[in-house]
Amino acid sequence: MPADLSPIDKAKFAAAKCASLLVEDGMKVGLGTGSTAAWMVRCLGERVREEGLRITGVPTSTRTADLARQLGIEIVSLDEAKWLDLTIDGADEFDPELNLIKGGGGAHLLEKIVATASDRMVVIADAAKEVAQLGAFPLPVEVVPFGWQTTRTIIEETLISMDVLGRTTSLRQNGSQPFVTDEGNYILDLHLNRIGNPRQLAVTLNQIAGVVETGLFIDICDMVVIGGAEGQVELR
Ligand code: ABF
Repeated sequence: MPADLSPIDKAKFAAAKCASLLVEDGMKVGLGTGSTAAWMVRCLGERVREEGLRITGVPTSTRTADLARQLGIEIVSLDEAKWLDLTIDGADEFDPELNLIKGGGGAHLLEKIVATASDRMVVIADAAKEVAQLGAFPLPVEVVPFGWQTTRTIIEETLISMDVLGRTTSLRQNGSQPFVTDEGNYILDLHLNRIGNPRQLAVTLNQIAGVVETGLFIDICDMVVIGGAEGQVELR
């Protein structure tokens, strides 16, 4: 473990290191985004350099692609890889059914495409990400810039009709400008407090034309590796 890490980084590192050991020689691996996933990419880079591990990585963001390249990990597009053995990624929340909220980093569209093109998806997280019910973390929804305000109104009306607790939405900003995703879209963050039926919400939101994808990952994650500040890990 690198020296001088804060307790939270120690926990993220522990989860990332453990999950990186699931990667075997010759595997095609989806590389997630975020600070925990960045630790995992560094651990894989070390295995590539020190053990001669041969892997092909498919990054879920330009940030992750840049990091992987710097570390000497071979990068290909998803279309070149076609199908992946394993994806390892972070999350913003996970519940007892291993349903997730992702997208706090603004990359959930590519993360979902990559995760669902994988035999297995493993989430790496610290214990603070574990919740009884999803929704305290604002739910990111990627929307097409064209007519985004109308899409926002439709989303808000949909939330009212679904009797969801919180209904406030906010356009994610990057300074004074809207945050723009790698695919050129905007993100609306939905402040819901508690999501009673994540599956139904995901299906309903995805039926709105201007919605590209939500940060709800239902039945996608196979295992969560939870890291602790003492370097211990727990599996769910
Ligand atoms: C990605 O990074 C996102 O889906 C999620 O929003 C975020 C988690 O970041 P971190 O690991 O920095 O908490 O996995």
